[in-house]
Amino acid sequence: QDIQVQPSPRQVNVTGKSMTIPVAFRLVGEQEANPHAIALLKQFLGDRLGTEGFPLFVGEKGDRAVRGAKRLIPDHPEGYYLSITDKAITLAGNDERGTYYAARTFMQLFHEGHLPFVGIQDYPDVRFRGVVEGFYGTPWSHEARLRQLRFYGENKLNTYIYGPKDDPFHSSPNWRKPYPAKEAARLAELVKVADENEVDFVWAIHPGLDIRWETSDRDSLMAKFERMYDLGVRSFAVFFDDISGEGAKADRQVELLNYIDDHFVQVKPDVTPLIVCPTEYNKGWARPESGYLATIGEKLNPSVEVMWTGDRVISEITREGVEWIREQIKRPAYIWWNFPVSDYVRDHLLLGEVYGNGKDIAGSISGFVANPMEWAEASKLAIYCVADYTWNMQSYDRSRSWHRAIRAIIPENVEAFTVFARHNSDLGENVHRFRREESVEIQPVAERFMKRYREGHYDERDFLALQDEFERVAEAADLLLIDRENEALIEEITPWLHQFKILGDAGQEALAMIKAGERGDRELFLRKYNHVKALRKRSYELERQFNQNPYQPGVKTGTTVLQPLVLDVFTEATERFNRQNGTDLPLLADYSPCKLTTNVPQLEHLPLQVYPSRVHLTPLLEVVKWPAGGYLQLELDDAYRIPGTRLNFDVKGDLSWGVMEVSADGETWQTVTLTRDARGRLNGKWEDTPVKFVRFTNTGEGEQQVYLREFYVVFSL
Ligand code: LOG
Repeated sequence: QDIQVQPSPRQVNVTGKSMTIPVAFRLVGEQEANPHAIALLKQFLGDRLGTEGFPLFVGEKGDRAVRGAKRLIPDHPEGYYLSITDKAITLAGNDERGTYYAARTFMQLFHEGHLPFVGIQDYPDVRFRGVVEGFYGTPWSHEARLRQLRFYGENKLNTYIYGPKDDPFHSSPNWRKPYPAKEAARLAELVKVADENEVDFVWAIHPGLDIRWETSDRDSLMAKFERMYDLGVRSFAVFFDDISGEGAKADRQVELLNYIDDHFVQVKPDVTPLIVCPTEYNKGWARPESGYLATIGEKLNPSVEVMWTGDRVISEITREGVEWIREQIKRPAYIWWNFPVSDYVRDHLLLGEVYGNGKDIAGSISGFVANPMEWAEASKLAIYCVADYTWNMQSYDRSRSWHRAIRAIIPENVEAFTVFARHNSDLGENVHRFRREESVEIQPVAERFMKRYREGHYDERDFLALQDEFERVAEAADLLLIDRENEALIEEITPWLHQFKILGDAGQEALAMIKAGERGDRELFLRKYNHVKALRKRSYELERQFNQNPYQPGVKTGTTVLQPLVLDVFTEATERFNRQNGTDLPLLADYSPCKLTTNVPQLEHLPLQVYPSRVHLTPLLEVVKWPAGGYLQLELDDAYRIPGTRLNFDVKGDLSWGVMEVSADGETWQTVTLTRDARGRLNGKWEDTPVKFVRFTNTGEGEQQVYLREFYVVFSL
């Protein structure tokens, strides 16, 4: 008999036998056992619980009720032993949380009226497992957070780190101030629900943007932590990511952190070890010559946990990588995994499988938390898989876990959601160059089909497979749009569902163009041709209507395989038609009138946002290290009269180290005068001559550290 327990338990002994679920249970050990485990069992068993009935022994190692099981309990934090026999059920934790997890596993074993006879010995691979709400963008809602905490309890995740970049009371400007009453009450409720679900609620502060290394700011921080303690918070973190200048100094940071540790964390007996996110938080940014990580390693109190995102901001975590950082910081790293966070590709959904992390890193890390999307429900897919992975790495199976995750999140619409998710997983070109597989099964079919179609003879089976997939796409969109089972999820993804529907329709109609062309049915061909063009226009409209954030506005779906396929089929079919009929039907151009060139490493893969009246760079969230001689250049497809440019590095004072220039031919350049406006933006204007190139160069002696908030060229085509 198949035992499905999430996350996968370490050791399961099945007998193959089972019993009918007893009508009545009798709890033994209630007084001594973890009250959260007891509350959970009572709620779950409801009417079946009484003073008579099948014995259910519950407790922690040392408790009387589970004395018989003592030697069978794994000697690991959060470990438990669970047994079901024809005589009794035992749920025995190595500690309080272990008992709670035993209860969770027990609940999952109830299966269509039966309980299997089993013995399970189980414990997690990674000490701290969970989520860091650490993204830029709209923070999760209170309701979404409550749902998350329950989800973590169900999936044996024990950590939720609260650190949304856009909460002004977490970061600047208000990190020094207490929360307003209403928000404070909500946070207190989150702490309570986290507690009930055996999740550590970690409250993080992000003071580095404007911190002054004075006692007054230190006191403000301590006072804020005290206020949070009063609200019930017992776990704390300090984030120093994405800052530069004064706040980024290692010795100052360490001084503050040790002070917090000595005077707050260590003196309160119920506060868990402090967690810090350093400024050099990935290998790509680590600079031995700065001495930053060495200072952390040598001077930071050993009990403080240090976060790390891996070899890059967004990367797969490897054994080699975690061993490297362990050497530097003289302690195992606490992994901040930047997946499925999408704050740098906001027009995409990241719904793919969780893969790429080493299965051999458990012994080399102290924690592993995932940074999710601003879409809380949609993020559960990846979070479920992270729960599975961090609990038991060796038996982690990416595909099995992903399929189970879908079943857990939307059980009545598994088929449709699977189709949607498999075509919404890649990120497209992005600054971090992090990519994910997408449309894996259909990709080789699409490639083979296009190749043969261009050669003039495709396989009918491939055609049908593609047609079938596009049908499924359209069907899935409709089924999910009317789903009422997980409304919060559907609400988040609705813009993408509309786009997905259009994609499915466009794919089917583009394929229909091929058949109409082959039959020589000009009228039908033109109808399908016009329909695909209309759908394309609808898709553009959606892009302008939904998800209008200033970073990557719009709604993209199926970008890696399906969208290009529709375009290829449309183009090839139209070109053929034009050749055969002597017509001149235009193609769908996927052409950009603007190109970016740069020698600033961090900007090399920055996508451009091109609109009819302006071109701008995708703003960057982190600090840009701009070397001397570093330039950034936009090249238009022709010379245009351009009303102006705008640049915003978020720096105070004059920009003496750089120069903005324009040119019509790329040879003679004209310097642009930049004037600061009230918001610190630099606006450039020049003589009313047409230009084709706009560039900005660091003409100074040294590297500059800036935020790239805006780089605009406004023009009319
Ligand atoms: C930020 C984080 C953001 C993520 C992805 C860390 C430690 N900090 O580049 O807030 O969500 O990358 O964009 C980060 O990852 N900065």
